[in-house]
Amino acid sequence: MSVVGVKVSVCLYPSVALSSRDFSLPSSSLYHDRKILRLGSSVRVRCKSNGKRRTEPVLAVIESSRVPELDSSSEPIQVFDGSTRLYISYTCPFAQRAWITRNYKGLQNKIELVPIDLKNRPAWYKEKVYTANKVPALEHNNRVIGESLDLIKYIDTNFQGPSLTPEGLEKQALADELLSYADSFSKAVRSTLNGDDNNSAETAFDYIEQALSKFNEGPFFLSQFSLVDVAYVPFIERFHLILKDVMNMDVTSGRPNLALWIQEMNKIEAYTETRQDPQELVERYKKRVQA
Ligand SMILES: N[C@@H](CCC(=O)N[C@@H](CS)C(=O)NCC(=O)O)C(=O)O
Repeated sequence: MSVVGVKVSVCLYPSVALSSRDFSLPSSSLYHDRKILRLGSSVRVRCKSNGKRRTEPVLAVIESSRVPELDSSSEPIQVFDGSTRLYISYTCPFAQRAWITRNYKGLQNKIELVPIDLKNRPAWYKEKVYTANKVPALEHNNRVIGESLDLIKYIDTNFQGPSLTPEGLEKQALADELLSYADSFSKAVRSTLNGDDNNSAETAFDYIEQALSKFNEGPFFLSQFSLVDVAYVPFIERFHLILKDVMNMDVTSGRPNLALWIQEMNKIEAYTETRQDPQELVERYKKRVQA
């Protein structure tokens, strides 16, 4: 569990919990180097009611496993100040790919996670960070890189940590094939969920089952854990839960390779840290469909 908040005495309130949602507090100062997260240290805050900046002592440390999201009321981040930041949303499967990659490579102290509230996005995100106004985006070396599949390759190639790129031509060829199928896979499953094609989800999962049987030395697509597993897991996680709940379709039934893959994926902390609560995930999907 990481520490992500502090209590200070601010403005008119005797003691309040600080989070970037409630306060004009740049997330980078909240979390950077974990410097201000000790009792007795101080933090610079801007009072929303009068806009004045003050230095306040930290009165308590609040524990939570996740950094709060930034929203339209959050102070702009000092972009291109030399920091490396990964902008994500906790609910976005594309962003989850980049988040898992960062975790697996042990880059938690090198790449700061900046979660954005997509429903109430800060205007400065589009203006100053990423004109596409989407997540994920990585700020690194004075530029911003988007598109999750490009991004996971970029992180794997440009940062230290265990490699997620397979060795050997055969594995590389399968990796390329599977990475380029990832969007079609999602479209096929969505087509069943939308009621357009009853069989396309089954066919798409059969393709996955087949692919998982190609290398037998390990449970993952290319036997060892790789970018291909990272690319698929956020989507398989969602579809597995949603198809079961909404259509009573168990995608692991008759697919032992997939069942084992899911089981093994759930032992990888870099991924489990990024998982959403399953019930919330399904409820969010249902709400979106009904809207
Ligand atoms: N092709 C992009 C898709 C990214 C994407 O669509 N992200 C969604 C959240 S899951 C987003 O930022 N949506 C905001 C918007 O479209 O305005 C990728 O692979 O990174």
